[in-house]
Amino acid sequence: MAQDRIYSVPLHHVGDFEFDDAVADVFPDMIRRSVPGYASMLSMIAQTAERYSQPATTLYDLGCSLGAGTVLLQQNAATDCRVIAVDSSAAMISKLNARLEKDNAGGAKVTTVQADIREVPIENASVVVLNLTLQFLPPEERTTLIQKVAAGMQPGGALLLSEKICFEDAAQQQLMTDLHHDYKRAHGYSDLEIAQKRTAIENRLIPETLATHVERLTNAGFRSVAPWFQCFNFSSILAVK
Ligand code: GEK
Repeated sequence: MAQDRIYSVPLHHVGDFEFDDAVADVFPDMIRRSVPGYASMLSMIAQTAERYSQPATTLYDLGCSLGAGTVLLQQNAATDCRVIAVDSSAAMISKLNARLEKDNAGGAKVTTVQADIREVPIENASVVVLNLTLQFLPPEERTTLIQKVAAGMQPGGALLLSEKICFEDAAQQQLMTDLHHDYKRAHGYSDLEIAQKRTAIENRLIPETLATHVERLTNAGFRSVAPWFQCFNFSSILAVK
């Protein structure tokens, strides 16, 4: 696995973070060393597909990156399902296409789409995954997206939403940020890498509180909204329509 060294040397100007070729090349290493609980989030995608996919429906992976979740949806879908994997990054979609051509895991048919998730219709869905993606939309556009997802889902279907979160209490915010940075240090990132990545992502990834997410999902009509995971400033919610 190629190692993420993107922010390891001092940069004169740290630009906004982009999901380009350089990031796509090291993405599996980057996400594993940066997101505490990523492996648990992935196994929950498999469990959600197994439990909530309904025959002859569509499973969506919105913000699929290299398709770590996509293949789990594919392998655990009910009969006659299809999977639609969406990402706006050309680099991510082209690598995912190559991966699917090379070793297609079998199971449901996968269609990849290079598009903005705000532009993609959601229809006849039984499982929708937003694994660390909603956080990249401007906050004022998140409710419209969640409402679109809810409207396109079958009753009994499930949305899995994982996000970086923030905290209303300033001391808690500081503590969780520190613990997250400790986690990154323990996984080999230097203080320089942590600081430069923080600058790059600051304007791109805007976290909200867990309460904000739960309220939005509840207002969109999900009958059960269950936070099932939290590690430091990362959380995941299972919402069932
Ligand atoms: C995983 N789910 O491995 N429309 C489409 N894609 C978008 C948009 C948008 N508006 N904004 C961001 N993206 C994956 C990990 S990564 C998480 C998801 C992270 C895409 C972006 O191109 C990137 O591939 C992905 O969302 C976010 O389980 O990097 O922290």
